[in-house]
Formats: sequence, structure tokens, C-alpha cells
Amino acid sequence: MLDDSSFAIHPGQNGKHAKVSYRDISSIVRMSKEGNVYSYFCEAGSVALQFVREDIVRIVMNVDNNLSMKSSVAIVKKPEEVEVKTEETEGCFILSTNTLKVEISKSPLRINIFDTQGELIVGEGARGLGLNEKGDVICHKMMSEHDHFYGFGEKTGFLDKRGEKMTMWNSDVYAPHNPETNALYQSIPYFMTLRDGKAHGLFFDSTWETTFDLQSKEDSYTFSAAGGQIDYYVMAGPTPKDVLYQYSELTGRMPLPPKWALGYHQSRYSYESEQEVRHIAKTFSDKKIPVDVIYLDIHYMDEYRVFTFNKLQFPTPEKMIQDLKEVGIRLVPIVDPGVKEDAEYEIYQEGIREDYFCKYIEGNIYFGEVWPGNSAFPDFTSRSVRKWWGAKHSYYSDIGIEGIWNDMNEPAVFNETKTMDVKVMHDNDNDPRTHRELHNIYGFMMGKATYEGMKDHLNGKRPFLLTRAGYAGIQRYAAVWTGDNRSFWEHLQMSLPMCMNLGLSGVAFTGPDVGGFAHDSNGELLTRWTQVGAFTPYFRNHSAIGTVRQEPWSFGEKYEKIIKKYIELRYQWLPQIYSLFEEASRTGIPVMRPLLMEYPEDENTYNLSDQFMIGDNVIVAPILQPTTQHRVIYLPKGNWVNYWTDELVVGGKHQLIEADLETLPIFIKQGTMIAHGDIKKSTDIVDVNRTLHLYVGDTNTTYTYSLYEDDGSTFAYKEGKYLYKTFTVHCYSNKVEISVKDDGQYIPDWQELIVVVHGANSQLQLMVNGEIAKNKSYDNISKKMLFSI
Ligand code: MIG
Repeated sequence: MLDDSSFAIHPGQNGKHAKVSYRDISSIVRMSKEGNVYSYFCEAGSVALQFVREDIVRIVMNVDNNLSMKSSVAIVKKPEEVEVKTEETEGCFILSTNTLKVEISKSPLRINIFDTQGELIVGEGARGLGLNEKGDVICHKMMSEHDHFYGFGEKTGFLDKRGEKMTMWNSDVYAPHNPETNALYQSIPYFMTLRDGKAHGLFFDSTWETTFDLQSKEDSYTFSAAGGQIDYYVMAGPTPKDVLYQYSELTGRMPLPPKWALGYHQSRYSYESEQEVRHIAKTFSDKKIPVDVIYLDIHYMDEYRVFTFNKLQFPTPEKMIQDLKEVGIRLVPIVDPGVKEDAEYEIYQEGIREDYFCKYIEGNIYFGEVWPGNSAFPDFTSRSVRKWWGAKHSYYSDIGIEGIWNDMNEPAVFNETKTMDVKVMHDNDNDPRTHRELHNIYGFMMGKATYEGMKDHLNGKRPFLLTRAGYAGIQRYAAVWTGDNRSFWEHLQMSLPMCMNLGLSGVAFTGPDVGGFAHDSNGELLTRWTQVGAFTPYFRNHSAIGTVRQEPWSFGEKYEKIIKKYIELRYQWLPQIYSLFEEASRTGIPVMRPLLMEYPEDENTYNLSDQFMIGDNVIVAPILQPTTQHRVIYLPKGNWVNYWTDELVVGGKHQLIEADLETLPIFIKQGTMIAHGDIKKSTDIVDVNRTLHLYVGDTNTTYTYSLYEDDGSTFAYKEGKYLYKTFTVHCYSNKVEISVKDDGQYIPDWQELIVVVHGANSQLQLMVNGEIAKNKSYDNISKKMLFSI
């Protein structure tokens, strides 16, 4: 039959047509300048170049001649007025600022970016911009032998991504997260390159499915997208911290979370009734284990309808929430995007009436199967839908809820492709685009709607939002947990580089399900994982339905005791952690850091995946294996102090240390300080003391420590109600000089500021702002001297 029709001469039939290979953008034909945008029209496409700041350059390529400078929702930065010097030689155009020099060669068009010392940062060789054999837009860059790669958002595997090929397509992956698991819930098409101690960043602002190939070639890497333009930014660095600052200038920073969000969180899929929730809360209180949050997973709803409670299992949610708040515990409910198709359900009715759901171009609504059964999905790319969704959250805030948990927002759908039909059209604030193009921002836009809605409802209190899916810039709205891991030691190991790379990707507020989500946990694993969790920015124990219980007391007293000790430790360290959160919210520099962030010159740190830093002076080196009480640690050059024993550990080498089940190895850099608060059952209780631990040594170095305090719950800090206490510390062997400077109008609750000098000899003198401080006590054995200042 088909042979009789024109199908017989279908171009795909004979397999004979020419194999298409890479098509290069080729040579510049003409250039023009409009405002601060430099355009280069080539034989096979066009390129525009713009400086956003003197240390950030944006490059856009379109293979047709309809280039657009419209950015994705990731970008918050408006280009500054940058002074650009221009030059033209026979072969190139040269644009330079005070920090970057960009050379655009004419034939073919190639872009080479140099630093002020004339060193090539990002360069193009045989290939540059173009279309690859699949027809994807692609950009090739030279790769040096010394390049190491970090970031890429949420990825499995080791810290350094050199040699990997990675895809960005928000995906719900329940199958075990393995080293080769590629696309996960988050898409952050961004990375930082570290080369011989110097760093630069590259952000590929494409919401399409993108691929980063650092694998196929030895001397070049590529990034490509399944559609649209190449639109990327190069950030000059030169330090890793500079790169984070620059990237977070572009995509924004985390708002300061409420302090309660930094406490210990307890979750389970699911606590299924008020009775059960109250029982969990009471057990924490009876056992005197601190806790700030209990989560309500999908069972709290009436047949999984969002913005409802199941009346049988949760008859008096408001009363429950109030009672728990009185003992310092907050409830965070899950909210998924799928709205149950049900003509008698208000949210569905409103969504239909107001035309709020995602539709095909033909006008029919897209339905997909999720927890509530057949469901429609709000089109969060539309402002009016975001407003509606945000406003709906008064359902929660009216009964005292201050935090929301967004799940399934990739969006996940129970079908072959695991997501929405890519043909669905999104409103995109009046610039309609297909789901294929906007898939990766669906969760981001849901987060924006939710955060902004909750912020409106909370009358000046800070909302907390946890999300599974996101795109670059998600830190502006939400904390990110790493999804459905398993109770495997391998997954504890993997969580470290995963969270460190998320931190390097602008997402400071992150952590895994402590104890592991799927599969059965056990006492030893939960103990070791809780030790790590006490120092990850986000600290939540969560486990799946059908697995063994995983609350701190689930595996007997021996483990409970140690787990409790580490949850308490989290509360003791909160002033330190909170100060680091404040730093991240101001600079983009993450709370949990790989060592390379502080020691970019030290090669031993480049792929160090089983240790991390909290701030610039604390190294945590957890035990990540079963029945193991020792490990190799690497401490960079300098003197370090064992947090538990006060022993001096000399750095600059790998060494073996012992750590029984009770011990999480922690090392503090000599000559620096950390702040501690009180152990307490919840962050709602105010501290009586603030203690600064100073690790003295003949370091002859100056250390600046900044303790940040505010009310921990409102936005009053934006109106000056904050306190930075800056300590400039100088250590000699027998003397410590501290100068203290206060800035801001917040008066902290604590009564006394205590300084504990570790490693002090009995003659030690402490000078505070030029005056000798009176020592309160000295312990000859532990060598600790106490002062009240
Ligand atoms: O398909 O709400 O990652 O944390 O407990 C499972 C039930 C849906 C996936 C989340 C997990 C949560 C679970 N959800």
C-alpha cells in the first residue's frame, strides 16, 4: 500500500542522504553596536556580547538572525554601565574592561577571554559556536590538563566533574542514585573551573535540556542545548569565592532563613494522624531530644487534594499546630503541584474557571496521573497563576503554618516520560513557550509562587520553603534537599560531594535525607549520618513508607544516646552556623564548603570528596563506612586543633585518625575562633550565654571573625535590627589581642559573652580593645582559660 503512495520516496527511506556533521558559525560578515551590546553577524548565525559587570561578560548566539537578549528567570542582575575599551585589528575585535579582555577573531568567529595578566581563561580552538550533528546549539571550549570542574547543581559522583558528561533535565529518580545517574531533580547549568589555583565561572542560561560534555575529548569540552540559543556568562574570578559572589550577583542569593529552619527536623512518609504527630512530639520532649520541625507528608490531605486536611485523621489541625508551637515545634506540610480532577473540589473548580491549568496549544487541559489520581497542573509560568497559588497558602498560614515543602515539582508524572507532555504550552507571562523549553523552570516557578505567597501572609515573619526541583537561582526562594536517596553507606558518602557542589552552584541551604529515605536504615548508619547532618546546612531525618522507623530512638539506647548528643551539638553550633548563613545570604559563599574553596592552591583538595568545611576554619571529616573507627584525613598546611581533645594536629599531610562511634572528627584551625550557644530543646528558647572558643597558638596571624545576630524570625534586620560583632584576633604564644567592633542596632538576648581560650598556658594574657581582660578561671589540665568580656 505504502509503496503506491509518495511515502515510497520518503527522504528517510533510502538512507542515502548526506550525513550532516557539525556546522560552525563561520566568519563575521558585519558588526554593529547598540547601547552596550556588541553584535557580530556571521555566515551561519549571529553573536551578541555584553558586559554585565566589568568581571562578567555575557555571550549570546543564535543560529538564525533573530537573536534575543531576553534572559531566563534565573537572572536578577541588570547590566551595569561598564566602561569598555574597543580595538580592531586585521584579525579581531578586542573589547576590554578593567578585569577582562575579550578577543573576537573574525574568520572564523572565535571568542577568547583573558584576565588582566593576559592569561587565557576561556578559549576556543578548532571549533567554537555552532550546531552539532543532532542539530543542538553547541559551544566548544578548550580544556587544559590542569582544569578541574565543580558545580553543575545536584549531581552524583565525586567532587571534581572532570571526565563526566552531564545532562540537565529535572527528573524524579526513585531508582537508586548511582554514580551514572545523570539528570536529577535540579537543573543548574553552571560550573566553576579551577586551574592552577585560579578560578572562573561559566553559567549557561538555557532552560532547555542541556548537556555538558567534559568526557569525549581530552583537550576541549562542550555545552549544548536541545533548542533555543547559546546564552552564557563568563565570570572572571579569580578566587573561588569571587566566582560565587559573581554568580550570585547574576542569579541572586538566599534570603536569610528563619532560625527554626536551621534546627533539627523530623520527617516520615508519613505521620498519618494527629495522634501520631503528637506522639512523636511528645517522645522528643520526654527524651529531651531537641527538635524544631515535624513534617506532614502526603497522608495529611483528603485523598491527596492539596489545601485540605483529612478530617478523620486530622480533625483539629489548628489546635495541633498551636499546641506544638507552644513546645517550640513547627509543622511543615507537603504541597505538590498536581490538582485532583474533581468537579466538587474548590481548587480544581477555581483553576478551571480562571483558566489556570497547563494546556495544549489547542486549548485542552493537560492531565497527568499523580498521587490524587488524574490531575491538572497549575501553569506557574503565568503571573496570575502564581498570585492565585500564593494567595491559596493562607489556608496554611491562617492556622499557624510558616513553612511549606514542595515535592513532585519537576513536575513528576506517573507515565513513561515521567513528566508532562513536552508539547504543552506555557503562558510564560505572555510569551508562550512549550513545556520542552520551560520544563526545567516549572519547580522554580512553583517555588517563587509559594515563597512570595507565604511571605505576604506571614506579616513580616520569614517563610521557609523546601523544594525538590529547581533551576539556577532557586536559592532565592527555597532550600533544596537531595531527594530520594537510600539507606546505604554509599549514599551517605555521596551526599557530601553532592551538597558541596550544590553549595558551589549558589544553593547554600541544602542537605540529604539523614538516615536515608528508601530501604531500611540501621543504628550505626543513622548515627554516623546524624553526625554529618549536624553540620550540613539543612538537617532533616526522613524515611519512606514501608521502611523501618528512623526516629532517633528507633535502634536502641546505645545509638539514641549518640544521636541525641549530635542533635544537641547542632544547637550548640547554631550561632556559628547562623553567622555563616548570613554570610551566604550576603555573598553567595556557601555554608558547607569543599576545602578547595579555602585552599585553591592545594592540589590535595581538588577532589577531596569525603571531608568538608564549615566556614573558613572548621574541617569535618566524618566516618563514612560501617564498623570502622579510623580514617585518613587531609588537613592543609598549618596547625589544627582536635575539637574534642584539644590536641594539636599539624597539617600539610594525610594522616590516620581514630574515631569511635561516638566521635565525629572535627578540626579547628589554630589562631581562629568559633561561637557556641546553649543546648536547648528548640530554637524558640533564647540563649543565656554566648561562648566564643578561641584556639590559641603562636600563629602570629590575624583572624577576623564575624558573629551575626538578629531576632532570627522577622525582616527587621533589613531596617538595621542586626548585630555584627567583629573580632579581630591576633595570637602570640602568651598573649592574645582581640579588638571588638559592634555594628547594628540589635540587642541580643544573651546576658554574658564568654571567651574560652583553648591551648592557654597559665600566664596567658588576653587584651580586649587594648585593656587586659580578667580571667575567670583556668584549668591546668585542659589548658582552657575562661574570660567574661
Ligand atoms: O513518589 O510524598 O522525594 O520525600 O516522602 C514519592 C511522598 C513522593 C517523594 C519525595 C519524598 C516523599 C514522597 N514523595
